[in-house]
Formats: sequence, structure tokens, C-alpha cells
Amino acid sequence: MDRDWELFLLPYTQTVNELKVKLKGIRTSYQLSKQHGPIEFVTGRVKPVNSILLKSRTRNISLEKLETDMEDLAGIRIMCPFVEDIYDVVDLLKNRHDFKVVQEKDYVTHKKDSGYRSYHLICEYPVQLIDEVKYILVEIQIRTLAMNFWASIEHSLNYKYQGEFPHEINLRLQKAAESAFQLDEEMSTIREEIKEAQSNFRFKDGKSSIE
Ligand code: 0O2
Repeated sequence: MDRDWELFLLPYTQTVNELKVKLKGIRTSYQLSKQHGPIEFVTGRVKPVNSILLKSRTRNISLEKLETDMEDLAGIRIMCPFVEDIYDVVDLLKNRHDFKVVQEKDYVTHKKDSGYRSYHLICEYPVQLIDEVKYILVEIQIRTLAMNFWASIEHSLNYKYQGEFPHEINLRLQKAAESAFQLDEEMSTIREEIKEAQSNFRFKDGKSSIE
């Protein structure tokens, strides 16, 4: 099929750009209000055409059905400082009125066999085009910095080895996934201690409200 990819992907580009602005706005609001922010940073991308073609072949997705069957043509990634923040971000996104969550996959509690951990929301985002509103599916991945570090390295190795990891590398990746998990656990403990110390400090300071 002879497709004008630039034209086809234009609403996806607009969706990614609009969502990035909105999510970065949330991050700035937290910064300005001096509250703990659950968002560390946000990235976004439109799937490159070669990856679309590869995924359509490997997953047997017809090019005619890309809009409905390939949910990550538009992709947003939200990185959080702590695991607990992931669930706060999920709640925050589910309560928004400018898009609808249509599916969720919790690979944080139920990690993938590869060791991959992340929370995925598939959302339906209405994007205003010249003379119509188009409903675009977008995959939002929410993960900690440690989960992101592991996933980025695993993704580039996957590209290099085409998914056929040598046994030794597979073992190391599993060990690294476990270490990333433990790092997140450790940081959560520190987070709790910081929160406790802050409450004690406020209490000693003579203030009546303890957050
Ligand atoms: P890219 O290059 O990141 O865009 P299904 O298993 O059929 O329910 P599907 O469609 O694979 O679902 O979606 P899933 O499992 O939610 O994963 C989609 C995306 O999550 C992937 O996109 C990756 O970005 C990420 N992901 C999932 N599993 C892994 C993993 O084991 N390692 C890493 N590094 N990332 C993972 P793409 O299209 O594969 O790739």
C-alpha cells in the first residue's frame, strides 16, 4: 500500500506534543507549589515508520488496521522518583477530563518474564484537526527512574541481539532487573523516613497540621 506516512502520522505527532505540554505543566505546578511531585520527567515519541512496519509484520497487524490495532503509534513515558508515585500518576491521569483511559496493564506488580516493569495506560485522546476531532490511541508508560534505566538498556540490547540474547546476558539482565527492583524498594524506605522526619519537624516547629 502506498501510504503518505507524514500525513497519516500528523495527528499522532500533535497528540504527543499536546500531551507533553500538559504533563510537563503538571510537573511545573508541583514544583511551584513546593509539594513533592510524582513526575520527574516526561518524554514522548511517534513510532518511527520502520518500527511500525516491523511490528505490523511480527504481530500480524494489518496496515489497514493500524489506527485501532497498534496502540503505541503515539507514546508517552512518565518517569517517577518513587514506585508509590506511579500509582499517584495513574490516579491523576484516570481523573482527567481531556482523555479517557481505555485499558491498563500493571507490569509493576506483575513484571514481564523479561524482567520488564512499568505501568501502561492506553488512552483515547481527542485531537482537534482542521475540521474534525480524531480519537487517537496513545500508550502512556509510567515507571521509576530505575525501571527506565533497565528498560532502556534492555531495549538497546534487544535491538542488537534481535531478541535472541546469549544465555549469559539473559542471566545478567535478570540480575540487573532484581537490583533495580531492590533499589526502588530501598528508595521507598528512604521516602518514608523523609516523610516521617518532615512530620516530626513540623510538629516540633509548633505547627498543628501534620501532612
Ligand atoms: P518500542 O520500540 O518501545 O516502541 P501484549 O504483550 O500483546 O499485551 P504489547 O503490544 O507488546 O502487548 O504491549 P506491551 O506489552 O504493553 O508493550 C508495549 C511496549 O512496552 C513496547 O513497545 C516497549 O516499549 C515496552 N515493553 C514491553 N515489554 C518490554 C520488555 O520486555 N523490555 C523493554 N525494554 N520494553 C518492553 P514496542 O513496540 O515493543 O517497542
